[in-house]
Amino acid sequence: CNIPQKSQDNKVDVEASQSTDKMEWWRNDRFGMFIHFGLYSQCEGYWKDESIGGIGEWIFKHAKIPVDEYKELANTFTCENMDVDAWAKLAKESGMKYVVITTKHHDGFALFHSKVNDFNVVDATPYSKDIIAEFVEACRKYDLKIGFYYSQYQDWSYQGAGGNNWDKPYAWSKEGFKNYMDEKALPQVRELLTNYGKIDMIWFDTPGKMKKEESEAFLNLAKDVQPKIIVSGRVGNDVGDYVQMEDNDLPKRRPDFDWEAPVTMNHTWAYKRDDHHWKSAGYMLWQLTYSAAMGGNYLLNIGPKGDGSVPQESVNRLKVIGDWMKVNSEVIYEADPSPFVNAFNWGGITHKGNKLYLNITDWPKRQLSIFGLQNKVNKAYFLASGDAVETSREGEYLVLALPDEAPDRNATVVVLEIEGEPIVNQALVQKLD
Ligand code: JFZ
Repeated sequence: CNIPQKSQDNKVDVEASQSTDKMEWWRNDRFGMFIHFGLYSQCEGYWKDESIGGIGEWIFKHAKIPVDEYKELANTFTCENMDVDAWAKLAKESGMKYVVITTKHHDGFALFHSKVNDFNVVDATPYSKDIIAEFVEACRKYDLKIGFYYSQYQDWSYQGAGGNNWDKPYAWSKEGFKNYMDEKALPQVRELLTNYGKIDMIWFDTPGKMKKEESEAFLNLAKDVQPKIIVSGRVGNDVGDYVQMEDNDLPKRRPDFDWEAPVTMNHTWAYKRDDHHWKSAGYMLWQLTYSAAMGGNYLLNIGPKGDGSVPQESVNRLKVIGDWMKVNSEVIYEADPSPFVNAFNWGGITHKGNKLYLNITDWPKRQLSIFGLQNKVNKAYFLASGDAVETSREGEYLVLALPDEAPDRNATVVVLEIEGEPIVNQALVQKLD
């Protein structure tokens, strides 16, 4: 089948990743929460009363803030309305099964206690407690798998690893980067994967010009300390376990490799006061069900405010998604991807045993036709109500008679109970594409 272009940073050894069963929970769970939180969250997109363009967590670089001044943000980091238990609970109640949190983003500030670098929450802020330790405990309480985001390549607080001289923004040097790897990045990754018990994923990011040996140094360290850990593709040089799609991008056809789409609710990862471009809950339910149909994972981001509270806009949307998941989660968890490689304009299909789930997010007028499905349909009904749906055959089409209004305007699931494993006449489908 046609697979989407993978970005160069982002390829994986498909055979290696599929030959292991450590991916199993990840393929079953499909839905995770991303959390972008750090000193930058306090800025809310502003530096010295000036609105700064671009994504919130990049303000250090976009506003060309001198390192010493940026570091002063630590003095006001009190997290007075932060409740990490509530973050984990929110993930759980939204139907998410794993979380990925920024332990250290490109700004270089660690949300955990580090012995190798004092630009961290314990040594540098009035909050002075290890947020990662607290969050990990909360995740265990709610039985969530744990992923750590760690920016392994760029560190704007570290001279030689991208930091310190904004007139030459990419202040890289061979020696500086080597020092950064040896004295900060590798030791911090070791701390993260040693001090907090079992960690399920490590989410490396933006490998830039990393050399293969450097990517492998991170990969090998991670696997050495946590043999079953899943390593993201953005560790660089094709050595990760799965492909991270470009941010906010979903594939047009079903890929034949493991993938995950990191997605924002508005136009930024870290909180920005002026960003009101909120996606609707219905749109995000399309993204979630579509991702599952395409055999991938949906990692949906929240950006807590500087005080640690979660924006109400995010909470409201996650409530709708969570309520939907309470009724419909079987179409996501442990479901196989669509037997079709092509996309549908009405939504996506997932599959389990003799059931095909039609996850309809764009309601068709009166009828929905599926082309190329060969199986006999024994039964068709709405998942939420159990009410029957009338089906008929018109040549290669299976036709479902639907009411004018969607029973659930966000996403309505119709279950088809079919005879045997799904058989799709892919050649016919392709012709029509
Ligand atoms: C990176 C970060 O720079 C950003 O701040 C955020 O954390 C995001 C999740 O990851 O940004 C990227 C990385 C890769 C792509 C796009 C943005 N990409 O491959 O298209």
